[in-house]
Amino acid sequence: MTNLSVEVSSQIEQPLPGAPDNWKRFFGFSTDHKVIGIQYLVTSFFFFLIGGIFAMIIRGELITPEADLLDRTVYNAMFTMHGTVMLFLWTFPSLVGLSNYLVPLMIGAKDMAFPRLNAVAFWLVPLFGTILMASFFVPGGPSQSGWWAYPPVSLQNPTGNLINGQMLWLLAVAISGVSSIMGAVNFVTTIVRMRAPGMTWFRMPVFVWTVLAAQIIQLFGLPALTAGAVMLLLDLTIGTSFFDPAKGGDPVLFQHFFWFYSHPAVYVIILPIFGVFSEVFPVYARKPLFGYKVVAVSSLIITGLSSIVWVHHMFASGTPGWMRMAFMATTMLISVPTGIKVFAWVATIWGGKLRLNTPMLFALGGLFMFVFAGITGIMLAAVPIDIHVNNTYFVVGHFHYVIYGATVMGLYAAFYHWFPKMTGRMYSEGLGKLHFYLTLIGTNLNFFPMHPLGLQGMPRRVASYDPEFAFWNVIASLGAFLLGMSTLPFILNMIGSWVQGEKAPKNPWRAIGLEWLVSSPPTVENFEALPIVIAPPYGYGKSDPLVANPEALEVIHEPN
Ligand code: HEM
Ligand SMILES: [Cu+2]
Repeated sequence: MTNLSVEVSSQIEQPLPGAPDNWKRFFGFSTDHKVIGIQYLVTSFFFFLIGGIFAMIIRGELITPEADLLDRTVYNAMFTMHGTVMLFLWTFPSLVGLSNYLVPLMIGAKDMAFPRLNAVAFWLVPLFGTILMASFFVPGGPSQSGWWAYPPVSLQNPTGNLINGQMLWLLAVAISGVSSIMGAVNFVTTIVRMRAPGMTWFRMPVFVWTVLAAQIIQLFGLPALTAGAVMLLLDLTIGTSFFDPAKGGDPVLFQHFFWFYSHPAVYVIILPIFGVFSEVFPVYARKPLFGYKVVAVSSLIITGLSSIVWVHHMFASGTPGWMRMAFMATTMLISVPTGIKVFAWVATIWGGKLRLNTPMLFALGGLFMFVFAGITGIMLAAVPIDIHVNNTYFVVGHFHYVIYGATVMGLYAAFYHWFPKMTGRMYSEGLGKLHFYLTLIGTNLNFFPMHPLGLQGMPRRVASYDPEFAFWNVIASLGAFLLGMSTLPFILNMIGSWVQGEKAPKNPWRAIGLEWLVSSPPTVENFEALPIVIAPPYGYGKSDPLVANPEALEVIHEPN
């Protein structure tokens, strides 16, 4: 399996006795996938807080029907930057960070296939983040055309300056595309070529299958988004006419470039979360994952189907009837492999000896949110309903149940589950549970009201609205503020536990997986000798060992 000569970081650095006293590594150009993984997680969480502040400002404006907090151009910039920061600087990088940390450990590799490329891909994130934030400081301010940047709105340049908010937005998105393509090449190569002896395809944890499925989408989809962004940049800066209707260009063509990637991109977001659910539920139900092989393969089926549904974002863009019918059918079809996973998780939990600690609570909460979002998703796939609620708060509610309800709660489940492995410390269960209940209540109070608002016709992207919508908007804003506050116990817990939490053993959850066979945190090389895998994953309730050479995996370096 590992006959590919890999360029593993040659200089063997001091093993990590306890992460806190080795923090300097996290500010340097390290090629260690564990350090890079944590760099992605911490950097993206910083941007999550920034995106969250924008969200609080938006909800502050929307608590009253009048536009009485922000100027309308500032409001446009707020939702544009909120959506862009939350997706390109929080969601994608945080999932790459989690995958970076876990995949080599889970397949029994010493590092990613291309460690230096890995580091370069990470350092592009703070670069494009800075470029995007710089758009607040140029004349005219940030882009106001939403995270879609649809022309002709995105081609307006009131200042006439070459350097403007929209131009910087496009540059940032193009650079994020390059960084993600680098990551995708690295992940696919690592998973295909770096598996330890005996780690055959149907011995690979589902998390690794979902990362592979997500990164294949990045490889085939991102070039379309990057090409669309570059063509729009050329229209905006040197006056070409790809999408400019005034010059014979076709603005709807941009929508196809944008959504050909951005719909599959929602699976780049949710697939690794499906992986987290598949890792967490068996551990805390003490049962094997039901239908392991089907769950694994359905990830790749989702990858394939995700590339033939994008026009469901354009049912109100003058799309011909036959095309709407076709894409309505393909969109509904994608709920089949997704449904298979949901049934498999319910069957895994059912009758299990459940341990409701923080990771399990967040995974259960995330699953509940996903099922609710899935149901409204199927409603939106139906052309007659979509025509009615397109561009309303029903859509905003739907995708926030997926990207906050399922994705953010799924990420929290992962953070708590693998925190002991990453830091060598245990987190506070009390603060964890407080964080969970505040998040669960806040998320539903914040995003559920958006559904009746949308069905009643409240459009999105407006700073003022008809007073008949006031009741639900007040509830949503109060929910948003609670959700904002719910992040405090999490931050306290993560920093406090990382610095002075109780020392964590190798395997605090009695979980089955290669990452739990080495110390917490693992040494720089992960494994002294490569594991020899002899059993499929999730063998809960069974006695057969996962590897043939557990004692050879690591020689503990006693701290001086
Ligand atoms: C406390 C959490 C959050 C609150 C209160 C919130 C609130 C909102 C609201 C009210 C809008 C609609 C703005 C409008 O159309 O006028 C919006 C749009 C959006 N949100 Fe959030 N959101 C939150 C978290 C997130 C997260 C975690 C993500 C992604 C991971 C996200 C991604 C988006 C996107 C992509 C848009 C569309 C922006 C656009 O129309 O261009 N949001 N959010
Ligand atoms: Cu879609």
